[in-house]
Amino acid sequence: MSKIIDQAVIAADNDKLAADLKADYAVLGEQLSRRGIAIDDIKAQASAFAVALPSWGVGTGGTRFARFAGKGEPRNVFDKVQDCGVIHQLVTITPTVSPHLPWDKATDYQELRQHAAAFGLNFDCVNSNTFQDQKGQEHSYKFGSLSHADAATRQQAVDHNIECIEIGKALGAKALTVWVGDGSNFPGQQHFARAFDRYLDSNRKIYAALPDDWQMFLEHKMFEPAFYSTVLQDWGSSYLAATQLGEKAKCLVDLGHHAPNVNIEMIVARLAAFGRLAGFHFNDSKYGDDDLDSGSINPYQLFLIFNELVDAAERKLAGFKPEYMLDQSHNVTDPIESLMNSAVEVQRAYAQALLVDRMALAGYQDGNDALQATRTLKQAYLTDVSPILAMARLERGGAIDPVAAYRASGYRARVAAERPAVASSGGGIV
Ligand code: LRH
Ligand code: MN
Ligand code: MN
Repeated sequence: MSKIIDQAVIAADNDKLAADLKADYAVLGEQLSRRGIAIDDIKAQASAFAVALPSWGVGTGGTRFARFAGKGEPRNVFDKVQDCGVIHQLVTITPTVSPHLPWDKATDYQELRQHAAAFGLNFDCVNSNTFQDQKGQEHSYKFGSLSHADAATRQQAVDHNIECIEIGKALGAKALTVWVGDGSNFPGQQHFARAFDRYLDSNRKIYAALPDDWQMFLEHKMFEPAFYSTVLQDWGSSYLAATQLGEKAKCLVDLGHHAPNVNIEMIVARLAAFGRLAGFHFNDSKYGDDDLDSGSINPYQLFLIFNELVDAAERKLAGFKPEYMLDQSHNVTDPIESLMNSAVEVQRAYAQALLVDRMALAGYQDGNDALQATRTLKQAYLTDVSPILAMARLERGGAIDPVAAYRASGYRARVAAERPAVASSGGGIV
């Protein structure tokens, strides 16, 4: 396997930090053992954790106002995969890349697959894109795609999704994620029921093209780009659509796609209970679909989501096998650094959730001891599991401090010299 970052650079950085890490790990192990928890068990589970990288996340995102390009922006999907390889080498928990089409179109998908394999990467869920018009496209998505009033436009969107499945098959993916921006900007603009019927009808055609071992993930979003109504606006509509389509259809939860203050962990519990939780697009938000780095605004919410996930896993709920993916947009940071940090934050929430004393919690819940119940969650959340995560990375050949090792490697400067600078650009605002 080709290692993009010189392993000696990682080793040199690790050498500086290893003694302190060992001491911190021992102290934490001692504390956890007093709570009846074996630290090595938690480390083993955290080590087995994985979250997929969004191919589109390694480039600088930008807003509708402007995009300030970074240095060494990936030129194509091969560069994106290489950047993902760097992330995986350092954090060791991002072994898959979720591609977005047509952004990631290539001429030879076997070559792309081999390129990824060289970095120890495979491909995860394929994302379709009918929220933008592409060059030379016959019908515009200005007024929708899968739910468009015009049959030819809907068919074009269906055909694109079927092409995504074909490309996904070549890449070894096993799921298609469908998010549409379809909706309306004015009351009265769209007939809610007819638009949803058309959406379902188009999805049935896509569903029919799914291979037996594939799943279809429906991603809902409350608003944006449509600002009055969205066809698949919440988990309720998503659940309805999934049950209409069949067993292979599930609901994907993007953390940024809910109204402010919505109890996302409860949505997770509901979808898991009824076997329809597809998985996640992890990110964080303060106002809307901000696509901020995971855990940067509301880490407690992330923990509470994982609390539900760990609980569902322990109860062995039928059909429970959520896929974890990041979906972020980086405007002011080096995307590689943000994605490394976010992957670790998601893993952190998982490790913290593993520490919840579930027996005690159930007792407090049944005894209506609200205070002790919530303290039980807080005890797990307030445990600093950093030494567990760092030790897991070290043992897997990764970096104790991924950002420090990445900076020491000079990777960004190296690719900046190879990849021509991209001009910053204005957004869609005049
Ligand atoms: C929509 C979304 C969806 C898209 C991605 C680029 O807001 O979350 O997942 O595919 O952003
Ligand atoms: Mn998303
Ligand atoms: Mn989004």
